[in-house]
Amino acid sequence: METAETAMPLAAPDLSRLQEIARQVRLDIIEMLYRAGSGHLGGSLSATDILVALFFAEMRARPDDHCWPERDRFILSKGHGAPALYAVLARLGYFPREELASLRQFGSILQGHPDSGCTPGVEIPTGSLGQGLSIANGLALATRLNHLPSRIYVLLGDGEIQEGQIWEAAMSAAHYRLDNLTAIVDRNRLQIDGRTADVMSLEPLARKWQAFGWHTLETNGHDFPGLLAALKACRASRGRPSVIIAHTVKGKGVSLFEDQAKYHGVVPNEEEYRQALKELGAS
Ligand SMILES: Cc1ncc(C[n+]2csc(CCOP(=O)(O)OP(=O)(O)O)c2C)c(N)n1
Repeated sequence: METAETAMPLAAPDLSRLQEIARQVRLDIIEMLYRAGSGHLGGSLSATDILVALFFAEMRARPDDHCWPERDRFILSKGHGAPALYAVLARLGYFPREELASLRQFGSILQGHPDSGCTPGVEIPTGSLGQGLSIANGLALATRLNHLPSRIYVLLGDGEIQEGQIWEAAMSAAHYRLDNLTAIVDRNRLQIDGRTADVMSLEPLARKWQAFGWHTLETNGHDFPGLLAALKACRASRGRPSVIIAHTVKGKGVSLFEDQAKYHGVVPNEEEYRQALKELGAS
């Protein structure tokens, strides 16, 4: 079994520390996308606090031994949010931070969507939306069969969950009572081309998950105490999978980009880049 010294979660997460890490991660995202000239801005920024809470205060992992069998697993089902995941993994030491400058370049370890063959810390290739929850089910069943203590976490986009495969997987996870599985929905209410309410409405979303047999929680996805309390409740829950509907703002952290469908896959121009750095307090 792992020892407390080498495993996360970190003892008593310091909230101001998590907020500072999230600020730095947002700065990295802006820098990476501006340099790369392409990539997904809004959904990376909405997911930042969720990823920071998971990786810095919840999941058990060993960045220097990323194949540790007892690690918790994370799947970025909304794979286009890769810049946020890469910034978090780099900050944890899975690979040197200098690699962030190579996002989306030919031969880089950081491809436009997560690729476990390229990037240490990435468990599963994703980017084709709708598949991550099915993969998470398989991992949750496998860790149960292998008597491993690992928990499985999967981050879904709210536009993504309009896909039917998600609901087949939701049904399966409840059937198999996968209580080692936590799904998080990045509920930013926007998808690629508009509001989820206009494209394909999801409400009543919490009641849908409940009807599928899931332990269902809702929280503000930018509030660390709320996120950590919800993750703790999921860990304590028995006999059914858990889902956290995390209410977020697409483009969170930079006023220009907030709640704008337009910045789904558009990178900042020079003026926007400078304003974003200023708002995020770049030194
Ligand atoms: C199967 C599939 N269809 C379409 C796309 C193209 N695509 C990339 S992101 C996106 C919108 C996703 O919206 P949402 O899940 O709400 O993501 P977020 O707003 O959090 O960025 C789409 C349609 C894809 N990656 N995979």
